[in-house]
Amino acid sequence: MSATNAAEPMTNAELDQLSVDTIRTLSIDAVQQAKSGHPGTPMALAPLVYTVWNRVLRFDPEDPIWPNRDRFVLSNGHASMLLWSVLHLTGTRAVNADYERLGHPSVSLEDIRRFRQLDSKAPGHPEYHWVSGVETTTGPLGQGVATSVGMAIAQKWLANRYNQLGFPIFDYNIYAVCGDGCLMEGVASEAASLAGHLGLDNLCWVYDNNHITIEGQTNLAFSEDVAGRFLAYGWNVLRVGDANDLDRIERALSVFRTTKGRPTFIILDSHIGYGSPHKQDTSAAHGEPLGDEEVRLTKRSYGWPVEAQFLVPDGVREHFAAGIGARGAAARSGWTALFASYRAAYPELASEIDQMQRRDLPSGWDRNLPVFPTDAKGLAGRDASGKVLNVLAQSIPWFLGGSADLGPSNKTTLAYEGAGSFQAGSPGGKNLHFGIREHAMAAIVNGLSLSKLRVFGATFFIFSDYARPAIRLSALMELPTIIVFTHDAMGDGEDGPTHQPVEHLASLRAIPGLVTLRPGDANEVVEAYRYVMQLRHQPAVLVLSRQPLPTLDRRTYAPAAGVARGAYVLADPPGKNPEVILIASGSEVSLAVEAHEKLLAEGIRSRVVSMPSWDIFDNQTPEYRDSVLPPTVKARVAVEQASTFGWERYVGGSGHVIGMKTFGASAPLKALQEKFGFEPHRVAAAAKELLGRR
Ligand SMILES: Cc1ncc(C[n+]2csc(CCOP(=O)(O)OP(=O)(O)O)c2C)c(N)n1
Ligand SMILES: [Mg+2]
Repeated sequence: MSATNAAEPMTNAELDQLSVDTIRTLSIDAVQQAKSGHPGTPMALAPLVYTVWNRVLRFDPEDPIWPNRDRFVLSNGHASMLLWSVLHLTGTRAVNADYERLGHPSVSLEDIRRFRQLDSKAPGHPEYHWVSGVETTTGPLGQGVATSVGMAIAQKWLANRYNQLGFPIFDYNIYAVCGDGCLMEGVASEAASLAGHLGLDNLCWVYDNNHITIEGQTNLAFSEDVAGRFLAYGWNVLRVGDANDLDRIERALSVFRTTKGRPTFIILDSHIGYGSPHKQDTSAAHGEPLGDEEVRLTKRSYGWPVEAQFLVPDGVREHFAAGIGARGAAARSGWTALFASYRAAYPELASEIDQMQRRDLPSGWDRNLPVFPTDAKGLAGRDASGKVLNVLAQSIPWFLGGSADLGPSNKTTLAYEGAGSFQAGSPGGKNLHFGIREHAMAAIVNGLSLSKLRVFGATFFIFSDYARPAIRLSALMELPTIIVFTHDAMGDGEDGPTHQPVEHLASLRAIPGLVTLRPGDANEVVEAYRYVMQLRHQPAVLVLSRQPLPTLDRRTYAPAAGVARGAYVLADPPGKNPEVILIASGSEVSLAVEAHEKLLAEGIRSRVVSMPSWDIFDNQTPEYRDSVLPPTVKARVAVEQASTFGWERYVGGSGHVIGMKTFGASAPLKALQEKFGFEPHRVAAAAKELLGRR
């Protein structure tokens, strides 16, 4: 098909082909210009992406955040040029972080020319929050498909709560494209297993079955029966034997839309680098530009003008406008009218949807949060958390979550009347059962949050390692997700070093934008939730104790509201002129308080700083930080049942850190506290040593 043969009006089939080849050549040219990127998969999957977008997807380029749009996830994010091409060709508009429509294109041709360059809206991989129209950040293989399961759960939940007879307010579908890499990654298997269990028939994955990964043929490392595997998960498995056959692709997608009770998996046999005489079907088409000469030969094979670059032939944009543009506009305006009458009939539900979309909270959301009475024996962080979660879930209709099979241990079960379990037959349940799938859990939590639900996941803190890649993406995407981690340190005692986190706090604190909170008593837990719930663009992890912690007397000690500043002065000597500062988080706060009382009794002027969150504290004004940690007071002891890594920043060169430098051990808690030095007299002794007073 020639791009220049415009003598007669083109047929629809010709326009289809022209559009497909435009996606291909834009991808080829962008990668060639950037001298980096992945041309082969866009060349192969252009017909798929074209068909999904122009024939099927219910998406209005004028409003890429319209709530009832279908979602499209490119899980093989290295093929990002597919997305930049369609976002450009459909004329998708940009939206900012305040959900305002900006009018200009989300991805311009100039952005595509500057593929992978600084500030271009066509970065190396799809970046949610950076480019409008990207539904989730992908690049770490497997994440996109796993996240798509969260989107599918969200749609089911939203439909169950908000749809009313004659008002299908939420009836969208989720499409995800993945490659061999995604399917080799464990997170995709975890998520696929859960999606099958839940019978998510609003979810369709298309598998780019090209038999190629970076090192060569997939038979080097991947020879399983993928179809059999997905059948076993309970999916509907379809096959399209020719990735260039638009009609067969469209038919498979329509089978998906009529299949009830199961998610659909479409195996699409494709040729990486399609059309490249020397690179098609080889791994050479995966990760490097084709090269000038091969670009020419490839364009010739498409019947494309050989020397043209970044060419969008006449008729292509119009063809997209007549397809997805018209369909999306009609769908959105129909929905907008529907929603207006819905608002009249169900004003409260409509206003919930409005609030949710803006990430607002209902008024009075924190009215029933508990205040815990002073109690020397106290309450475990996880128990306080369980009480708070049950309040929040009742005051915020769209707040839900669950655990990776540790609900009874994490105390995250929503136990109030009517909370229910989310299952295929009960999609209104607020307790999500992720099964023992921490990685998928965190990715699914992202998918739920991208769908604007407020959501939490939970597991033991030690297994944050199993969830970390998806938590990192929550931070990168600026999603207000919550992960509740319990069994935060040595309190696990007898379970031993496999279950005792050491480096995990340091590791999570190192993730930019992630709020890490390790509250020190039950009222700090409440304040931690109060803070976290008000975040709109930051994820948070709560790190909570298994064992009871004394609930401090807040008439003697400073109010727990100080949590909102990351660190605060909990206790001071009379006269408030400390000579030594004890800094602690979590279970070590009460330890520091005990040490402080000992020191005071010995005439030593100590201050206790409760520091539940480094990152929140670091974002306070210098004046506030200096008021908590006066620069003149150099004698400082930090105590935390975790790696000492990083504490120098608060104790300085002349301070002392009581923490972990090794793994833990299997023993009762008391024995461990003694072995590793987490005892009040040891903290007091360290303080005295710094002051030269023994
Ligand atoms: C978790 C993860 N591991 C490794 C990579 C690096 N990587 C990018 S693409 C790729 C090969 C993917 O093969 P496949 O999914 O079959 O894609 P194709 O080459 O067929 O497009 C690898 C290993 C990655 N992006 N993410
Ligand atoms: Mg492949």
